[in-house]
Amino acid sequence: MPDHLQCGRFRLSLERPLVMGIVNVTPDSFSDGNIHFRADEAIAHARSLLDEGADLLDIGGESTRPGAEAVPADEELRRIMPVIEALGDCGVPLSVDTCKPAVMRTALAAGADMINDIRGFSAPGAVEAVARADCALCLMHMRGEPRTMQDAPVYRDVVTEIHDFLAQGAQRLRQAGIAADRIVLDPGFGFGKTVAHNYTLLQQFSQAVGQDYPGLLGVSRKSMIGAVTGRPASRRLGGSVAAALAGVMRGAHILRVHDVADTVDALRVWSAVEQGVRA
Ligand code: 8Y7
Repeated sequence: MPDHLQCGRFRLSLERPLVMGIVNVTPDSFSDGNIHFRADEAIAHARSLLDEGADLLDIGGESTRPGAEAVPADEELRRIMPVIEALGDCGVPLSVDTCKPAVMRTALAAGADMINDIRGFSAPGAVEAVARADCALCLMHMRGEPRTMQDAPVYRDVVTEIHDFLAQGAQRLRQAGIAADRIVLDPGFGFGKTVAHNYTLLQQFSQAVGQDYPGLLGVSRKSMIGAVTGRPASRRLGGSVAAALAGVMRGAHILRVHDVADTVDALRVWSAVEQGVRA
């Protein structure tokens, strides 16, 4: 396991967990409603996440909620490019959440530091779009398609199957000449998994991700939190923070969250317990 992540213009230490703030530039993201569609609102929201202590920002222009419709590449770029350009010198790496090689290329040319692909760089040309840059890559597991992925997914052994998928995906990236210190793996909570699968994956996060690459945990406000707490997306903060800490305990390196300030607080208290506080 590398001790850092090569992330475009940045080299991030993996010694402590990193908080990635979610910046949606979509009209239909399930937990932020219509709020952050307009680019200027997304930019303002990103700046508040930076004030709250985000270590990275993940900018997304395509909704991936279950049942969502696809967005054409030019529309996705119309949404995200003003945000990437405005945040270019905000001081933290900019990740772009996309599955489309054309969007990857344009975002990287504009200075994006990381590509977060929920389809695991499976689109034709996706690996080629990122191979020769020096960006970080997050390779996520998804079973099926966003439109249909929650139709009763079945796994023989969810942890082993996802571990093997991620290991093979990382191998495919390595074979394309991508250095090990650019790769992040993600079990893909909520993407073609039942609630029971999601909690098994969280409990065995380090086994699912394996020991060779850092793991990203994306559970913030997701239905797996609602399933246990009975809360709507707007009231899942406590559950989301608990799940994030459970992931950190099991080796998660990057936490992808909506609520940056509360997650940073939780990590500070966690670290005080684990490392002690100087007198
Ligand atoms: C994840 C993600 C979403 C995740 C990674 C949501 C884009 C749904 N979830 N990317 N994206 N991991 N890497 O609720 O879990 O935020 S969208």
